[in-house]
Amino acid sequence: MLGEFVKNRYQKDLRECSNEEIYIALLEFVKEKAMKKECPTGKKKVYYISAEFLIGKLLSNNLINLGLFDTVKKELEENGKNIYEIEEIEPEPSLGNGGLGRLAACFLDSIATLGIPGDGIGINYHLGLFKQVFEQNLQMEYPNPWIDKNSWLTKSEKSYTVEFRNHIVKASLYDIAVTGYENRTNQLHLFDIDSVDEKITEEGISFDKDDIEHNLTLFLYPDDSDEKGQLLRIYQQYFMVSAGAQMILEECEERGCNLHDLPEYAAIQINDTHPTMVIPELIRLLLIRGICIEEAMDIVTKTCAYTNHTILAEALEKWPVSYLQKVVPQLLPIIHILDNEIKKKYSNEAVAIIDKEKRVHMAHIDMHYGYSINGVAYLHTEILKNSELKPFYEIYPEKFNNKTNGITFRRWLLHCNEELTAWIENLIGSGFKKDAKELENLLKYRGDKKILESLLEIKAEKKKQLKEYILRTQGIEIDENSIYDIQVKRLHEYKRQQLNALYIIHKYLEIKRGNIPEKPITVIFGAKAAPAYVIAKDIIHLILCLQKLINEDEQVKRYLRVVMIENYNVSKAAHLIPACDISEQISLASKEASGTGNMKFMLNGAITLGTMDGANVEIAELVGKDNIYIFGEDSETVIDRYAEASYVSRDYYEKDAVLKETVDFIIGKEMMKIGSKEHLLRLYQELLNKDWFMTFPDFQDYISTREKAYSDYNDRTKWADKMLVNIAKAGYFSSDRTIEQYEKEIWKTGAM
Ligand code: 26V
Repeated sequence: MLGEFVKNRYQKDLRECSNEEIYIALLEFVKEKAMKKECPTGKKKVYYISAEFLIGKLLSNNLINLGLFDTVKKELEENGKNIYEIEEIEPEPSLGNGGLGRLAACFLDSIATLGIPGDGIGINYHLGLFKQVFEQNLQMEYPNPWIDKNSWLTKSEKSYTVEFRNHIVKASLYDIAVTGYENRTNQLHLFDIDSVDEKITEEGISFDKDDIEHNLTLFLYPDDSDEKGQLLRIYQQYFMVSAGAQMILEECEERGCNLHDLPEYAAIQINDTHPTMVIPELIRLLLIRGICIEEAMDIVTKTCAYTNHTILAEALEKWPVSYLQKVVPQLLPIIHILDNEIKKKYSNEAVAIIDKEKRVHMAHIDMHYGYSINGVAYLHTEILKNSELKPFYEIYPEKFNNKTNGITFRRWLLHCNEELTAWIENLIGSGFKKDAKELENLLKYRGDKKILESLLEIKAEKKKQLKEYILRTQGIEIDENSIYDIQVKRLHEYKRQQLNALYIIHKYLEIKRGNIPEKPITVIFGAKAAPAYVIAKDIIHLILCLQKLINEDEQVKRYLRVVMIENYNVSKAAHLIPACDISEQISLASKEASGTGNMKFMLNGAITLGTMDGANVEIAELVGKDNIYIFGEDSETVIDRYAEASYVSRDYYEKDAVLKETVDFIIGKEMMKIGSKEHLLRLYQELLNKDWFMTFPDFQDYISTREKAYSDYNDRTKWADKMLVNIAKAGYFSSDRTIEQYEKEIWKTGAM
C-alpha cells in the first residue's frame, strides 16, 4: 500500500528509500487519506478558539486514528525500516506552553472522534515554544522552528483582511487535518501573514518587537515582561480573533445563517482569555453588517462560551485601555459600551470591565457577554464559584458549570504504550478504545497474582526503554531497577518543583548519614521556565546542581539519582509517562486548576503522590485512599491563610531542624562549589522570606508520605494491584467523556 505510493513518488522501492524520503512520503500519504474522509456537517458548528494548540508530532497519531498504524508498521518492517526511527524525523510543532495548549489538542482529537462538527482556530507560529538547552547548569533558550517545505500545513484559498491602528495585514489561512479515531476529519485553522520573516531573530530568541510586518506570527507568546511584548500579544490575539470571526460569519452564512440567528449556527468556545477580543470584534462585524448594537450584543452573548483555566491573579489578563488604543482603537467604543452597560446594572466594582486604573479585565467581558462559564475540574469550579469569581456566580449562577479535563487515550495509551494496550486488550477486549469506561472491567483481575506479575513486567520493559532513551539522548545512566519518581510539567512555583528538590536534599543528607533506602530511587524532572521568570530559572539551576552533585557522588549515586530532562515536550512525555512508578502532583492546594499530566500517568499505571488539588481530588475519589498518596494542607486552609495574610515561612524554618538543615544546604559549601551564588542565594532568600506557595508547611507530611509510598513499593503484588486500580479507573479522564459533556451541556450542536 505504502510501497505503491512511494514507488509512484520516487520511482524506487520502499527498501531503497532513506528514512527522510519515507517520512515525506508518509506525510503526503496520510494527508491524502485524511482528506478523503468526510467532514462532519450539520447546521450548528463548534469553533474552539485558542492561542495555543500543542499538537505535538502527528504522524503516528494520524496513522492510529486512520486505522493504518499496524499495516504501515508491518510494511516498513518487511522492507527493513523502522517506524519509530521515521517518526523521530518529524519536527515537533510546540505551539503551546503546557496543559492549556495540550488540552486544546486532545479536545480536537475527541471532537473529530465523536463526529461533532467542530474546528480549531489559532495562530500559525513559525517558532514554537523555545528549545531549552542546559549550559552551565542554567536554562538557555533557542528558536524552535517546525515548518519545513513539507509539513502538515495545507495552504487554503481563504484569506481575510485584519486592520490595526497602524497596519493592515492579510491573514492567510493554513489548515491541518485533525483525524478522528476511526471516524471523520476536522480542521485546525491556523492564520498567518505572508510577510513574516524568521531572519529577524537575533541572538537566542530575541527579535525586533516593533517590526509587526515581520514578527506578527513569528513566536508563540513572545516575552511579555515589557510593554512592547504585551503590545505584540495584543496584535497576535486580535489577528487571530478578527480573521477567525470573519471566517465564522462567512461559514455560517454559507450554511444558511442570516446572522440574526447566529447562535443556531455557531458555538464559539473561548479557551482562557487570550481569544476574548472575539466578543467585541463579532459585535463590530455585526454592526457593519447592519445589525443594531443591542441585538448584536445579544447575539454574541448567546454564541460565546468561556473556559477559565487558572485562578492565579497574575495569569488573568488585564490590558490597559491605552495599549488597546495603540493597537485596536476600533474595539474601544464597543468595549466602552459593554462596560457602561455593566456599570449601569451593577455598582460592585469587582465586576466592572474597565477598572479604576483603566485596565480592561478580559475575563469579565467573557463572563458578562458569554452564555457559559466553566472550570476544568470539580474543585477548580467550586473555588471559582465560592471565592475567585463569587460576585459573578451571584449574578449568573446558571452560567457556571464544571467540565473536568480529559486526555486522548489514542496518544496517551495506544500510541505511547503499545505493550500496555495489548495487555489490556488481551484481558478485556478492544471495546475500551472507543468506550474508555470499559477499562473498569480490569477490576475483575484484582488480586490475580499472575496477571499482576505480567503488569509489572510491562512496567519493567517501559522502564528499560526509558533508561536506554535517556542514555542515548542525554548520556546519563540510570538504574532500571530503581523506583522512577517523575515530575514533568511547566516550571512554576505553585507546582512546587522546589518541594521535590527539598526532598532530594533531605534524602541525600540521610544517605550521607548512613540511612540507606531499601530500594534505589531515580528522580526525574522535565520543565521549561518562562524566559523572564527569574525564580523558576533559579529552581532549574538548583535541580541541575543537585543532579551533578549526586550523580558524581560514588557513595550516594547507588541509591539516589537525579535527571533533569532537557527540552521537555510532548514527544519526551510519551517516553517518560509509561515508565513512571510514582507521579508527582504536588501543587499547592487550590492553585492547579486541573492538571492533565496526572491523568496520563494514572492511565499508564503510575501511582499519584499529590495534594488535594485540581483533578487529583477526583483521582483520589475514584481510586480510593489505598491507591493514591495524598499529603499536605487542603485548599480551604490555604485559601484562608492567604486571606489572613498570616503565613510566615521563617517561623517554620526556625522551628523545624530538619527543614532548616535542608534549606541551608541550598547555600552550603557543596552546592556553592557547583552552582552560582547569585541563583542559589536568591532562591534561598525567596524561600526564607516569602515562600509564596507555602512549601514549608507541607514539607514534613510530604517526606513521610513519600517514604510510605517507597516502602509500599516493595510489596510488588500489592503495588501492582494499586497500578491495576489506577488504570481501571482512568476511563473517566478520557477527553471523549469531557467533550461529550461540552457537547451536551454547552454546545448542543445536536451531533450526539
Ligand atoms: C499562566 C501564567 C502566565 C503569567 C505568569 C504566571 C502564569 C501562571 C499560570 C498560567 C496558566 C494559564 C492557564 C493555563 O495554562 N492553565 C492550565 O490549564 C490546564 C488545562 O485546563 C490545566 O490542566 C492546568 O491545571 C492549568 O494550569
